Amino acid sequence: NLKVEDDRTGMSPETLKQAFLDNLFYIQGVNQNKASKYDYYVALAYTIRDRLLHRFLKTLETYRENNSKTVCYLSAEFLMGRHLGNNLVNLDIYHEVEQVIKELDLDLEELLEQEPDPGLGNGGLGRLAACFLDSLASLEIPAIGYGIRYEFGIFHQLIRDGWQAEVPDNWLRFGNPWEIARPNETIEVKLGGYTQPYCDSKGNCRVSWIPDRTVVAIPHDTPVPGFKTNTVNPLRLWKAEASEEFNFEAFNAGNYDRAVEEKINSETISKVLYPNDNTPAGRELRLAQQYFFVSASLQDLVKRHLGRNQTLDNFHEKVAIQLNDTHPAVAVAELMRLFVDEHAMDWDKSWYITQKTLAYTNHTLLPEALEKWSVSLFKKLLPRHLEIIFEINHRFLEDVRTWYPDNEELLEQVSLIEEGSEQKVRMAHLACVGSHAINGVAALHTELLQKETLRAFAFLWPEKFYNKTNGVTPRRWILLSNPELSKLITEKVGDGWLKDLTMMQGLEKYVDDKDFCDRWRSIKRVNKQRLAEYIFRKQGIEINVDSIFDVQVKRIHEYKRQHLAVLNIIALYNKIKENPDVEVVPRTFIFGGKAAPGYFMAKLVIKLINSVADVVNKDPDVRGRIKVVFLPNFNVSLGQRIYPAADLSEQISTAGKEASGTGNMKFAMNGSLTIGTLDGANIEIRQEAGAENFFLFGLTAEEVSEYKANGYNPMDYYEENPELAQVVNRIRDGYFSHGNRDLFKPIVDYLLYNDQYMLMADFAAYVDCQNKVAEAYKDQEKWTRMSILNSARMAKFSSDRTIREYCKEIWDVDAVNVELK
Ligand code: DL6
Repeated sequence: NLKVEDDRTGMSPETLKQAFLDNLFYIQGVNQNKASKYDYYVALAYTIRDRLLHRFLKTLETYRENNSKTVCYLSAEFLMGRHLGNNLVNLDIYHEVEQVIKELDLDLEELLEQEPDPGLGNGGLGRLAACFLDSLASLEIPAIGYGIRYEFGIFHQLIRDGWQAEVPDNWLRFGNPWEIARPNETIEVKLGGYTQPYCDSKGNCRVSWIPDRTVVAIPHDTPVPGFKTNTVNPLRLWKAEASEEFNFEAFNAGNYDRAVEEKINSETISKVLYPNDNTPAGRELRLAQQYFFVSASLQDLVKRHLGRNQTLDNFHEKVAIQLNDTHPAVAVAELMRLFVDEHAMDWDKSWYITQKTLAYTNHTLLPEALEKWSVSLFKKLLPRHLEIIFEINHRFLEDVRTWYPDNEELLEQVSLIEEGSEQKVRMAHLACVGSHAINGVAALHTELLQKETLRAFAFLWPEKFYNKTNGVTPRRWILLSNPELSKLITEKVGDGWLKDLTMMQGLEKYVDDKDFCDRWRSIKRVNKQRLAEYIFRKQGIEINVDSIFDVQVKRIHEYKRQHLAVLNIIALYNKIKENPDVEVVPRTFIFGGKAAPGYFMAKLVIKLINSVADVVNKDPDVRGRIKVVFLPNFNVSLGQRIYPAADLSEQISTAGKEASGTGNMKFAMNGSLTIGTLDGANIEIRQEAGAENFFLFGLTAEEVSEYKANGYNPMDYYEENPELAQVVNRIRDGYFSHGNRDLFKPIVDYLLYNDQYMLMADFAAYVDCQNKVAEAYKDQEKWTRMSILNSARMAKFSSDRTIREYCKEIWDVDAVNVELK
């Protein structure tokens, strides 16, 4: 039976091998004997991309033919992680390809490592967007992700002398096989200038915007395949280019600099990701970036809609736009501008459709993280949008006045404009007013949004508020990251769990099965061994694989309290110094995470961790029982190594500060136990896992507020707890800084005299809880049982569940089956 397969679509091992070798020759232009690992990676990437492409085009064709309602996820960040491994997994050809590669005397894992990790995001918010795209495609939902194709992603973090140093991330240097540039679908985005009223031929008063700059947005599409489906959705990222290559007038006048200036200015827009997590960068370029991708995306959507022989009257029935935080909130004004100015729709109808189309997700409770743009900056960059925002505000406040007469306080609370020495546009308010749905990302977060941050809006429109607890994709975060554990799970519950994580509950019946528990434990140990080898390779630090791997990886931020973990390490160290023979359950404290380059305290915390590591790791009294490691450049790929190897997941933010957290979910799915506060999604993780399988400590969000209201004084804790005083004194006295008492003074002073994040109040409870962790770890059988139960009970935290909820309650979209024939 002769079977002839197409070289670009065939899935048999023979065809895959042939295609791979063809691509090596014809795309990379090298022979096997000369090829580098990177050449092999590119050849394999193109082989897989080919297999995505016909699915991709078929998917787009199906949506067009069915005129399917589409979810548009607008996000300034998409932290996708490496594509190759994930695409192999989702196409369900990982093992075939591994075998093919092996037959050629190559190692698939090594090839996967060649891919630059595309870091187009800061942390949780960007990674959530990536998990959502995976779930959307896996659930066969027509969807498109819209964002910015940053030329430089999140910086590469180096550690020099214990300090963070930043190096630019030139991820596109060698090209990007996953993207398809579509210059014929370019969109023009205007900026600056002024507005002018005029009357149209029918005598209607209208406004025209006379911009002073045009930037061209060039779409680059990355295919995002679903898991074991034919659906491949686009991630469309916009690159900014100048509208003209060159200003010839200036050039001819002999002004070469000016001739290229415009080009450079335009291209700057998509040059670099702002490296701030949970702190807005109030820079003009940032607003330009936001408007740039929002305008290009909305114009693209309108064009596509009209291209399907539709009028704009049913736009909201065919398009559901989700605003990922306020970064794309200018969409409210831009959609109105497109409808009213460009398509001559009347205001009321435009407003109705805009509100029906848009929905807003809030991702932070930190007051300083809520975006506000000065009115003067807005006026300079987006004069027409500012007028539209003022008009929206005027009409909205009029409504509020009629609903609640004589309530000036309420008007002030909800206004889109903050008054003061400088007027500011409140982007969260703009998003709330312009959307039909507003959601938080975990139960507590949504509750606090309604009670505090967005209280006035919850009062006006309680029905607009939803909770959508975050989730993560089990494909990347279990199957790809932890293949051995995945194999064991499949053996016990069948392979359906990757599409329906509730099937993991089937593991519960094995918690008393000795053979199963032994295998569970030994998989964890192998994962720990691998991480230990990695750490040794990268940093030359030897760690004890049988110690507790106690891990905190996430952005470095005061509210996340990495320094609380450090205080506990020092407390433990002090105990050892007091009595070197004291019983200590061996532990390796592993940290990872980037600090925003301008965030002084966060950078000092990194220095503190490394300084404590230096002392503790070398001290002979410690005898290697505790080790401290800071892993540089935490990113998605490093996460994939770390989560499966962790015993203990540190989720110790001040209650009420972490909106949700998603690392907490990745750890628990991979069988780590959590030590955590009642914050964000920790609360729900604990509910699901069972209180007895979770190490809880610390003040509740309510207590945090109460303490603050009653005049919290951190010094009281210093004075009343000698253990804590000793810890703080060690830092203060320069024990970890070669006698330099100035180095960590900002941290010490902050703890003693401010302590906004209440480390001092939570210290005793945290240390106590850590002692319980150590006790529990001594009973390996019990620990394993808890670990299994954590994994088995994490179904709620699959992003498939989250996306199903958005589809049903917010987007009103249905799955569309894609047939390849
Ligand atoms: O919702 C995703 C993620 C949450 O899990 C984190 O708790 C939260 O801190 C993060 N928020 C941001 C906000 N950034 N801004 N703006 O990154 O979102």
